[in-house]
Amino acid sequence: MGYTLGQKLIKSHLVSGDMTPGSEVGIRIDQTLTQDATGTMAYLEFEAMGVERVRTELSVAYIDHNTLQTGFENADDHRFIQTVCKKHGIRFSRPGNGICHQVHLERFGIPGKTLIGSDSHTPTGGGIGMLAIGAGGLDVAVAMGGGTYYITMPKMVRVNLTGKLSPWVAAKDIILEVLRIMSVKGGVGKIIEYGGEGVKTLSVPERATITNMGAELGATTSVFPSDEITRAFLKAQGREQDWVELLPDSDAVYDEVIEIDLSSLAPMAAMPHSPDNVKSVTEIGPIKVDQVCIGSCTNSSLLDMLKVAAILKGKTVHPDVSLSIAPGSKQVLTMLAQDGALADMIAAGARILESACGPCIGMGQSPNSKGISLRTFNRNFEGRSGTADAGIYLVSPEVAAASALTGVLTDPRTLGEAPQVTLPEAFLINDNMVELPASPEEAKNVEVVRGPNIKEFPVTQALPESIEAKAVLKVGDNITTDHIMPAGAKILPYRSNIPYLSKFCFGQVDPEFSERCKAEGKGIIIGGANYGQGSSREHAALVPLYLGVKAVITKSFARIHQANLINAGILPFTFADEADYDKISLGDELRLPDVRACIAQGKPVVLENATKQECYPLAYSFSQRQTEMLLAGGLLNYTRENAN
Ligand code: MIC
Ligand code: SF4
Repeated sequence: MGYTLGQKLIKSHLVSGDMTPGSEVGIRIDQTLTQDATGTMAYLEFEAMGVERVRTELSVAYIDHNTLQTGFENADDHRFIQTVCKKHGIRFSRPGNGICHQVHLERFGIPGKTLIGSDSHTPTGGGIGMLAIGAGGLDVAVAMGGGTYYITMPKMVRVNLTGKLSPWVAAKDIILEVLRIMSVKGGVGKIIEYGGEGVKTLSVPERATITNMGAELGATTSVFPSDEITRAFLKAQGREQDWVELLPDSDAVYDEVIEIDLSSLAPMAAMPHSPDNVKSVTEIGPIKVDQVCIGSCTNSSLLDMLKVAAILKGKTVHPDVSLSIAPGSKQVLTMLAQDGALADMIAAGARILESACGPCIGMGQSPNSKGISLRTFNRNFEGRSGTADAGIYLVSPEVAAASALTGVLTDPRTLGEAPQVTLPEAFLINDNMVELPASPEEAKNVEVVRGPNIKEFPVTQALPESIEAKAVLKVGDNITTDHIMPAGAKILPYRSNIPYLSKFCFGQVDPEFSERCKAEGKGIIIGGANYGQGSSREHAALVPLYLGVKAVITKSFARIHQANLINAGILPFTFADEADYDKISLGDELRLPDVRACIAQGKPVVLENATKQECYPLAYSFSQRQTEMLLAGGLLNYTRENAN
């Protein structure tokens, strides 16, 4: 029996475990990336490990999230990351150089290599045949130190693409269709592999849009084969030597196959407030639009930008619409400028933003009250834009640009002939904004600069024999990390200050949670299905840890968040019988008797509800390594114990 592409990539990097779906495998990591919002914490953790030089083939730190600089905090954190990079052998992509995933695809990604990044959209690299996975900062720190990265061996899903996209229909519509079919939890524990004749019709930036937004499926990662199209892209980036061909075996067996005929797709949109709430643009109808934002790691490539410029050329943005555009990288922005396309955007009235995440993470451009905003981004969770009652629709650059002109949600097929845009044979290459680290000799004299915003991270304790704590919070299905630990312009600058961040934990869901939990000193969170979907931010585990949360008991978890909870030493259990979820009320006195002995010996764990006089069996499947981590009180303690 042959291997799928995902299995081949895992097999070639396998360090431990067997490749049976559901069991834990350890893989060797070739490359890492961090961004600044998760990077400060990741580098503090790296420093705590005491490793002098990174042991990966390549590690890059990007500054792209916290670029608003409304106070000293961001700039201080940038300095911290810059000096850590210099000292420890990491390349530093300076602010202005672009969004991590876009730049990494252009300049550093290599087919067949493994990449983990402290950002959930790291699977963008799957667009050129990398095994690229989003992870918590601590996991990335460990990988930088040469440590193995562990995942649950995923099941393999093949998305078979046939036919060819019609004019005005985009790669974004393909991934929106996959989201419509699979839902935001449909990809958990799976690798989504794209194949079929239709693949040959998609360029690398289009493939990267699709693998990027595979994060919204909850998938471990998504991957495209590396073929002649990949080769042409790398050649145009001056990196043909990095190309290798990578295809699945013809007799590979998949756990699930999804068929999509590209020619049957129409322009689509994900409606508020979930990326899987997908309908076609015509079905939704011409709703009035207040704002349009084009950019983000999903849709900010040169290809996307040239299409947008062509649509806007010679026209004016509708008077009721604010249009902002953030090209994904310095390469994209420079080429747009040289081509004259940037002038077309500016002339039409677009507000040009720097090459960074910007509005995607609520760093500016929050819509008006009850505003309708069309965005080419990947997430439309409630409140993420910075305006609590705004309605965000996720659309392709074509739909975004067309609607910016008309002022209503518009099917671009009504605009006549689609612009013909092709990728250049050679991109403009200038890596002058990527700073190289100091030599090991010079590194000894490099001093790491720490601003006052950088605080210690919370200390974890070994798991006690038993836990007794109240249900301090009860939430429903699909809770996102944006609910747990919101981002946005007011909070994001404090990512290296857990005590300050803790004031905002679950603020949108239950404004009293933080105070209540802190006053209790300890607590247990009760959650629904797909708890912790969305970002990789380990702050969504570290902040609850700081507030005293001992266990999170849910119907099911999202992958990265569950790993972050274990890394932080917080117990993640699921209900053996989901119906028990309904029996627990906020404030109930809960007990996990002998929980330490039970998980150490792999015995069943029972949750006692002293208030209701009931017992609920819980489920868990921790690997040996995870068990030891939980017993030690998290990954840092575990690593320290093992080092001793
Ligand atoms: C996001 O899109 O939510 C982020 C901001 O990029 C996060 C990382 C973070 O919270 O810093 C992600 O996707 O992992
Ligand atoms: Fe940045 Fe948005 Fe991409 Fe996250 S999803 S990395 S915030 S552009």
